Amino acid sequence: MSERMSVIQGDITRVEVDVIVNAANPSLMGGGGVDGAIHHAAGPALLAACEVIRRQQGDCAPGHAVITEAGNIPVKAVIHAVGPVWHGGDEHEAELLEQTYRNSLDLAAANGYRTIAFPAISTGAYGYPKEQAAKIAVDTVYRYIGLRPLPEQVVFVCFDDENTRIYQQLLAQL
Ligand code: AR6
Repeated sequence: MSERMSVIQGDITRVEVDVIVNAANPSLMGGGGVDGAIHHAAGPALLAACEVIRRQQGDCAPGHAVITEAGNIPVKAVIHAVGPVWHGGDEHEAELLEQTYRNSLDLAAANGYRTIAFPAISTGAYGYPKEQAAKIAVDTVYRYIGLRPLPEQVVFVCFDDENTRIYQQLLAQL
């Protein structure tokens, strides 16, 4: 068990960290699931910030991430990360999901943030099998923080019982 990684079950908009990660879509214009919850809690300032980025950069491709202010959510920033849609596993989904986590960690570290919370990216509307997605999330974060001082703490925020159980087991095996 790495002391720098933990799992909790709950709503990511209520976690006390420096930065939370959103499971966004390429438009960055909001959606359902965790994206809907984050935009609802943050208020219109978050959508306005995403619109500015969208005007500058267009779509955010799967595997990539951008950072904005957090509106009314009491964290310092939101990282909008676009995970891959699951197409059966032969369309570079694993590579893209790993890249999604790495790019999010890079953004947090580059901004000097010490604590970050991730949802289980791609495991809802995007259909990624939960076990496989959790293994990639945990392995990627473990390797990343093993080489770097930031972020100091990574919290996996699970919404459903199944993801919570999977993440707890994976973290216990580290
Ligand atoms: N806090 C933490 N986790 C949550 C919350 C919450 N408040 N709400 C849901 N989850 P999803 P995706 C979990 O569908 O699969 C959106 O419409 C949920 O149980 O939010 O990456 C976007 O706009 C699941 O385990 O994201 C995209 O179009 C996990 O978050 C698309 O969905 C991810 O589920 C992205 O799909």
